Amino acid sequence: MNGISRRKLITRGLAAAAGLSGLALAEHIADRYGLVPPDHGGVYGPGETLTYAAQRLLSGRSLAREFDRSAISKEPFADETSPPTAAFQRLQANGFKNWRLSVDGLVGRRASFSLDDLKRLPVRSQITQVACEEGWSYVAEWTGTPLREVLNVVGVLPQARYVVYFSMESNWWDSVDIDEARHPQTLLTYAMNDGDLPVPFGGPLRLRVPRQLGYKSIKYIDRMTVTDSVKRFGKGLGSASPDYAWYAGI
Ligand SMILES: Nc1nc2c(c(=O)[nH]1)N[C@H]1C(S)=C(S)[C@@H](COP(=O)(O)O)O[C@H]1N2
Ligand SMILES: [Mo]
Repeated sequence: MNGISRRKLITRGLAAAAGLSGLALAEHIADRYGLVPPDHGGVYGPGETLTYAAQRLLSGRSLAREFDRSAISKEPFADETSPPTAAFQRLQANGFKNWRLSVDGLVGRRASFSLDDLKRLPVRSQITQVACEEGWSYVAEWTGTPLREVLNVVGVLPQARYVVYFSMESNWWDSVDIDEARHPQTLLTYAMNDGDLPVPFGGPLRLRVPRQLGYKSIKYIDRMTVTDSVKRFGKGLGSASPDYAWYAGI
């Protein structure tokens, strides 16, 4: 089914269900099509739910703005992060040669990738903005491999709904739905502005999710899990911090 007929089917189904049988059934359908974000109870609950459902139905394939080279910030701002751990410093001293990204969960075959493995996958560069929820932003060029290329290598099982990604910095992890994970601009980045990705900006590997606020772009990624539910991770809200909305579309 193409995108448009699927969208029609879902919106008509939602409208019919709300009319005929009330909100409970509409909510059931929305949930079935993955339109309820994990940190909210129901489709007619707090604002983010409707924002998320509307975004997913109307602009699931929309692109984050990409900028000209002239827009690249002269002094990109690296938000403060915890000092790297001793384990991190050992990996860094060795040029991250022993570093691996592991991928498991609802996949055909779990796998781990070195930086060279990732660099052998298709490369994409894009000039996008990191926008912090506090209001500041900067523009940089990011280079890496689309997350979907890694997902293609491991083979995602049909029941997969989210990709959860974990930082080497404790207490930092987040998740995106499978559409965002497969979006062409969602990149596992290892380079920034013509050089290796600097450690303050998340090197050796950072997931860039340019259609959402900066806090979804987690630094020092070394593990990802494909799952059908985020309930068993942390507080079950899909991300480490209960203070930030899980869906942060911009
Ligand atoms: N591991 C880790 N990732 C992180 C953060 C962090 O503190 N630790 N901060 C997040 C927030 S809130 C923002 S706005 C961006 C900031 O990106 P920058 O340091 O490149 O400006 O990184 C995000 N990723
Ligand atoms: Mo932020």
